[in-house]
Amino acid sequence: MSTTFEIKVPDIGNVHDVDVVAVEVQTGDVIEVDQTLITLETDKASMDVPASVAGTVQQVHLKVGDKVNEGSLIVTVLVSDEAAAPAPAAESTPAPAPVEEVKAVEVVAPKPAAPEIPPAPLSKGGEAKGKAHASPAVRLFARELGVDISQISQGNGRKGRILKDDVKAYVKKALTEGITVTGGAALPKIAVPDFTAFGEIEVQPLSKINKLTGQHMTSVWLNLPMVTYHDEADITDMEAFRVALNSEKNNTVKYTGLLFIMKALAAAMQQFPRFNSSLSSDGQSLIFKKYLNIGIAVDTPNGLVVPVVRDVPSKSIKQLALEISEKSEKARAGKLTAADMQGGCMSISSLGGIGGKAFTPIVNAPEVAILGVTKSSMQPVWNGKEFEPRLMLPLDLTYDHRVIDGAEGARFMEALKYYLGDVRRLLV
Ligand code: CAO
Repeated sequence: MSTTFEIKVPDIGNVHDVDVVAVEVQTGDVIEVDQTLITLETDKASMDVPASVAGTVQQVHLKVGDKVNEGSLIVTVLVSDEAAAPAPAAESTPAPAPVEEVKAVEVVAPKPAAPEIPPAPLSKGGEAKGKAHASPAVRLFARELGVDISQISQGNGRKGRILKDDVKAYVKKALTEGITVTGGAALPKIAVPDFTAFGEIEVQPLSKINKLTGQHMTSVWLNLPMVTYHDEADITDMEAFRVALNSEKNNTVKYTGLLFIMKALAAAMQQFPRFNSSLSSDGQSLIFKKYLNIGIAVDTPNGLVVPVVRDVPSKSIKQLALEISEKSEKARAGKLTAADMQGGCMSISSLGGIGGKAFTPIVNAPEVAILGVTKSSMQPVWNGKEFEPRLMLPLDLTYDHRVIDGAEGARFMEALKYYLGDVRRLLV
């Protein structure tokens, strides 16, 4: 003979309309006493509601997303009379112990990632069913830290349940032992939803250059404390000279502002040698370079590449013009060799041919600084008596703050402006 038992939500304290965030059983499941039936979550705590009797689930009366109160019916269970005899009445189910405290902010904060954390799959054959025993809130916490929760074999909660503290301990261990968490840094991952839910899409693989640049930029972003300093150089006279050079009879070369900027940058680097240095890999010393090569960021159909122009101080503007034109053509044809892109001391990223007022370029480490350039424009500049129209060039200097202080960065920029303000100074 069998008897039907109803298991209801027990006394859960003075809270109402509590969310059901996981349903752990389905019709036909054979359950044991203390087996988790559902998980409830408020903004302060997450709690499991265990079975008070063993038997076969006849009907599940709740689903994820329902709101419940004390006394809400969870499941009806068919219990054999033998088993039922010692079992306590459903109504006397003990109040579930909160399995862990979850601060409100930690539950509320991840809302935008909602498409990534559908509650249902977590309870039914999802990420770690059978491997990791943890509440949705703890799984979410683990995901935010980039932890694959299945890597935590045993938790300190009831019946080995993984708690938030277990996740923290795992991350701490990973950091102190220098191992990586989920194949990368211990960083929260960015949720990528299924975009087809919103419309048509097309997937294109990244080029090899895109991937390499992405990896390098990410590692620079994570390793270097960078500061970007913005200013403008008065290039009115330089521009007049440049235009004159271009219009000279028999001229076969295209002189752009970039060439003068390269020369001015080299002169400033010679004046401030820390800009021509790199930190040693142990971070304990500075390596000063006695050579001076400048990398130029070139935009190509396959992505960004940075060919290096060697020994800039010894080259004329004309030589630089020829070399830049040859290197950028080679870059766009995908014909640069690895050697063409090695040995840079500082880089220039010039977007001036396109536009812009300012941006924050990322240092091409192990270099310690990069110069960004955007489009020059005529500005009214006060000369002490009146406003004068002057051609102003926006400059953005990003530097590694471990090597270069703010004051040195500002002095470097002043030197750069000094040379660009009158390029004859480069001859002195
Ligand atoms: N202000 C105003 N005009 C500018 C300028 C500036 N700062 N810089 C260039 N120009 C003008 C040039 O004078 C030229 O004008 P004309 O066609 O009338 O003669 C035009 O813009 C195009 O210049 P250019 O781009 O051919 O030549 P360049 O020497 O300035 O730059 C190169 C060469 C290879 C740096 C550039 O072609 C390039 O690829 N830039 C993109 C770099 C990049 O992607 N950086 C981002 C890296 S970080 O994500």
